[in-house]
Amino acid sequence: MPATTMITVAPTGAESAKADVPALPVTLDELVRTARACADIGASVVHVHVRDADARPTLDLARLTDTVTALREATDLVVQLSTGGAVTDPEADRLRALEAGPDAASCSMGTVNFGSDVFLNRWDFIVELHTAMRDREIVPEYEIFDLGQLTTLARLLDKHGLPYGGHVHCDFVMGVPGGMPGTVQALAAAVQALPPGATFSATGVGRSTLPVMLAALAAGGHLRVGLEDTLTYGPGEPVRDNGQLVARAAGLARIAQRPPAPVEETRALLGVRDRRPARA
Ligand code: KMH
Ligand code: ZN
Repeated sequence: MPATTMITVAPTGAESAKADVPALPVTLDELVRTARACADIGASVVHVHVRDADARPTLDLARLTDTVTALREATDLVVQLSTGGAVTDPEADRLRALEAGPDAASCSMGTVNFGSDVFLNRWDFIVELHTAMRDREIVPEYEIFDLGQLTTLARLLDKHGLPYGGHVHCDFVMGVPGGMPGTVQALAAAVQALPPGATFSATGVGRSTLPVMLAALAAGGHLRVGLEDTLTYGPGEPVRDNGQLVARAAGLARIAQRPPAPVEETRALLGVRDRRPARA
């Protein structure tokens, strides 16, 4: 059982509209302020999707690069870019996101129904992402939406070797309509199917947020929280801001006697290369 809990904040995502969720950070300034606040409360990783001037999801490389730079200047958080983007994003744009030079990036392990959409992740594209991340010394977080995707991960590591840094870390994204349910049983099955030595975080979308968080803590896992996955704090109560979700995760982690991992510990665990600018 790890002594601490790595908390990732996923503050924005690509699915919700600012008009529907006013608390969503969509400008660079909002994102940096959110990241700072969440770092103070206990987050050590930020999973980043950016929005354009009209608050629509984008993988524009200049925006991604500016965002990585700004987050790195303002915080010590591990900056993890999404290569999943939105379900409509082409593979070339998703791959190009790595050129923004993040510390880490998501690498989804298979195709999954995503509500009435399809989140497409072909085997050849998975291999391309995994290999490009290693070439660029970017640490992948393998996103697992369904149990069979852990079989894909085993095949990937067997045929194409370990990621940059040598450590395998997965994130179970549970409760997506079309993926594995956010239940204790599904989480236990996923934990059993992890590659030897791998660590995991988990996040439960919507109503599965709390059951997944509690199950992950009990199973020795780490946590991902944020408005990307969770819009209501309780029945009929909209989330006030991302900090509220990080505070709840940090509180439960302390109750589980696995307090939030300091950022330097998270950097060492994931094996990220230190790209932070020298500060005065
Ligand atoms: N927005 C989803 C289609 C990731 O960031 O890599 C994909 C997603 C996963 O959020
Ligand atoms: Zn994401």
